[in-house]
Amino acid sequence: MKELLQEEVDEMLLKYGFAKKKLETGLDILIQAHAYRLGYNSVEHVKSRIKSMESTATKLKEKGLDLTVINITRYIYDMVGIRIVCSFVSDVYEIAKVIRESNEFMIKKELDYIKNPKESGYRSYHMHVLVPINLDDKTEYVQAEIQIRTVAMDCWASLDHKLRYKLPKKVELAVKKEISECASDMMKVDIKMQKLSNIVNEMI
Ligand code: 0O2
Repeated sequence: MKELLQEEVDEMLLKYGFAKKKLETGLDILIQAHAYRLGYNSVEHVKSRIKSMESTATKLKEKGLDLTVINITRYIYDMVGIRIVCSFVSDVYEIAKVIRESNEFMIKKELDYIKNPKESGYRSYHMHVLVPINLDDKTEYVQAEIQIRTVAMDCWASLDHKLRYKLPKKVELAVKKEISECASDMMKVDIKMQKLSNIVNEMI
């Protein structure tokens, strides 16, 4: 494995920091403007992070790649990640539409794990975007991932992450099926809540 040069790492992290700030601010404005138009805020909360070096190293290893700045920049598209947690499933699609139509960020790819959940049961809407950052003399585009999901999807993902992180691989397999069943239960909650939201909206 090649050694990571501290100077290169610092520059990379600085750029990710800029991109994270730009993404947070851009999305905050879009969400607030949308809430103003709608008359209600469909976003429960927003959380962002820069992926830890430990998690980055694991992800590169899984891909069979060395831990280098070039590999991180090229192959780890979610070094900068932001999660938008919405009230109802319809809000998730509405927020994705707002982001898409704003042209604020260049959208590379959209993945709908709500219509097509992962084998684990994971549901969420992912957008891979490029965030423009203005440096001294040029504009650079930094990869980032936006995850949009409901409170129920977020609750499941958070607990799933916690359970699996703690578990040794052998035990993980044993509880996999039950964790996936919990995801189905959460989906039922989402469907029911969406129906109720539609009924309430028709009443007002
Ligand atoms: P962390 O902690 O968020 O850094 P893509 O669909 O292309 O965006 P792809 O190629 O399927 O993603 O990659 P990956 O790494 O499987 O999924 C991307 C991210 O989605 C993960 O990042 C998680 O945040 C989330 N995710 C995907 N599957 C699951 C799952 O089964 N359970 C939970 N809890 N989260 C999931 P990281 O790097 O794994 O984690």
